[in-house]
Amino acid sequence: MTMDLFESVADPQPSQEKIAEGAMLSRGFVGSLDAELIGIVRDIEAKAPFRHMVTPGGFRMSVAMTNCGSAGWITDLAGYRYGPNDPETGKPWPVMPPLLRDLAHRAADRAGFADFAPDVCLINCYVPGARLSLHQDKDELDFGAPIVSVSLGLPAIFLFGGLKRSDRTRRFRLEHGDVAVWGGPSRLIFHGIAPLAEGEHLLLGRQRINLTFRKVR
Ligand code: MD6
Ligand code: FE
Repeated sequence: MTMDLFESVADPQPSQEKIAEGAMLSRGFVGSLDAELIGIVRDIEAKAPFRHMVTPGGFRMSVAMTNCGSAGWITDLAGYRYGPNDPETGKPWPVMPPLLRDLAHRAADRAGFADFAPDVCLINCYVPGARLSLHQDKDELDFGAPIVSVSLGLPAIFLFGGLKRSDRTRRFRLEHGDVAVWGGPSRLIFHGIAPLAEGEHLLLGRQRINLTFRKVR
């Protein structure tokens, strides 16, 4: 009978927190898949290295980015967009591994968005001091699909605003293994990441890696 107790300790049911209509945080949803996810990111990075892109306004982003899937998110002086090829290598972005697609699908389903079929995974790499200023994710064609966001490594403060840039923002701590899902009435909410605090993570050292899954077309 103690077996049940041990099983529930070893594999706890992740808790889900609703932060707005259509926006959920699933704490610890990644569970024991974390090391495998990190291995997948290392494989992708070997083919499509992390790079600091430039905004249309000419600023170098402090977050380093890469992508996998049938397209990737790009920014340069010409603007923000999705493209089928990595501009650094001229080759198609690495394919999205089934494990990633499946994780995103399960997380969306649990948050109430059935049949999520992402075609792009944008991968962000933060070191202490890196930040992402308040923005909306609006370069996708279909706002009917949610966005699924997986956090690994150092914790971050997620800034969660409203539908107007000037709306007040709330702060949520995103930890290793947490998954945020938002869509529906929250799909176009302004959000960002506060400057990453100094720290050392057991698996990732001085890094935070975030994977955001989108349905682009
Ligand atoms: C990040 N994420 O967590 C940046 N966007 O590093 C995002 O910008 C984001 O986490 C849309 C939905 C979820 C996200
Ligand atoms: Fe975003």
